[in-house]
Amino acid sequence: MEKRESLWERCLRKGISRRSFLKGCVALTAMMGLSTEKFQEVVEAAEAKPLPVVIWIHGHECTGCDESFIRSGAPLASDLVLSQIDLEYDHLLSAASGEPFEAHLKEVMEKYKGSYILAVEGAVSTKDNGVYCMSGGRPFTRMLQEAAAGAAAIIAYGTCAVSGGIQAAKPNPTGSAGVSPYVGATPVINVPGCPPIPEVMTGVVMHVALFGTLPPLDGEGRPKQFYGNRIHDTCYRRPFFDAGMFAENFDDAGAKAGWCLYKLGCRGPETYNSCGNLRWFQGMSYPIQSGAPCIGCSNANFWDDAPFTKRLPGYGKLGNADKIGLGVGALATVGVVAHAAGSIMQKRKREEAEEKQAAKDAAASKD
Ligand code: FSX
Ligand code: SF4
Ligand code: F3S
Repeated sequence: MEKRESLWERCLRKGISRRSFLKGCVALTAMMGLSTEKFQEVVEAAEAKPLPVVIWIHGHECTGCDESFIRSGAPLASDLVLSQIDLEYDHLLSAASGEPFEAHLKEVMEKYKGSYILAVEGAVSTKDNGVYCMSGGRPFTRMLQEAAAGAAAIIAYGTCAVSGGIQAAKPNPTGSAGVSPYVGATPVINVPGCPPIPEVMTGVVMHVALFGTLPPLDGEGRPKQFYGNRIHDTCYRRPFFDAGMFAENFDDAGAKAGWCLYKLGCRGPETYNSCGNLRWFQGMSYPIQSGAPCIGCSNANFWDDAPFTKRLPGYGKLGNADKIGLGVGALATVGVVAHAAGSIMQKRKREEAEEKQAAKDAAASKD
């Protein structure tokens, strides 16, 4: 097999300075969720490890995941694609198409057997021999199985690839499902979200590429670094939740003032993701910041949890936390409801006290 360039070698070839290379390594260290102590290891790996070959395939989906990815921050997706990975095949981003493109896929799979990273977006369609999602003239499921067999690791990018997403919503006419059960023994890293945060993908790809290992995963196969907290834990509206100040309608004064969206159906208390920390468009915003409650888009089967404006338990049925969330999330949700109820009572008491005080003041001013 031909010797492939490392990131540092590519920088040298492109005339990128050592300073810029090191800055890129700082960004990568953060992106992989590693502490600054690991910086030297990242530099050494980036100097020595060949750039990863990536095959990126798309099943049943809306392409929103790739749309999110190409808008990632530092390093920019364009930098990643052009400098930090060897993206040999991508249904959406590649300019080539047709038979030569499919022949290239076969060639790449053969040449880099056992070492390439397979990124998968979208669900598999299993009903009627997979005819509802064809790719390169064959069912996508078959393409996935062929590509998975020679991959070092698979990244299921997006809720559709992780658990079926919108295609698997009831009544699921195409028998759609997540990719995991269809890829044999090749390890899978789940990066859910509809779409996921692009920087998470960048961090995961580079972790596998530079260290040759999977990042630490939780029981759901998600990188712990990015799925260890609930949206609720890092939400900037949390002080309003704690103070019992809730928007009651999308156009009321509370909503305009940025109060908590819990009563408008926010799934933040049962959803694990990094949206509150990382946000989109280089940290500019995320749903809650834009005035929309979290709809739990990184949870399995979240589409079946509609209407999204329906309140969480305590005010309605128990939500469908993902498996890790199921234990923790269900308990957490009970806690959240109790906490919300407590906050409301505290607020009422405070308002009563304020009303009493105002009445006293009014009486005193008459005297
Ligand atoms: Fe699904 Fe992604 Fe939602 Fe769309 O690839 S996770 S429908 S943003 O595009 O798969
Ligand atoms: Fe934020 Fe939603 Fe939690 Fe309110 S319920 S604090 S809006 S995550
Ligand atoms: Fe999705 Fe909720 Fe984040 S809807 S994008 S997990 S805030």
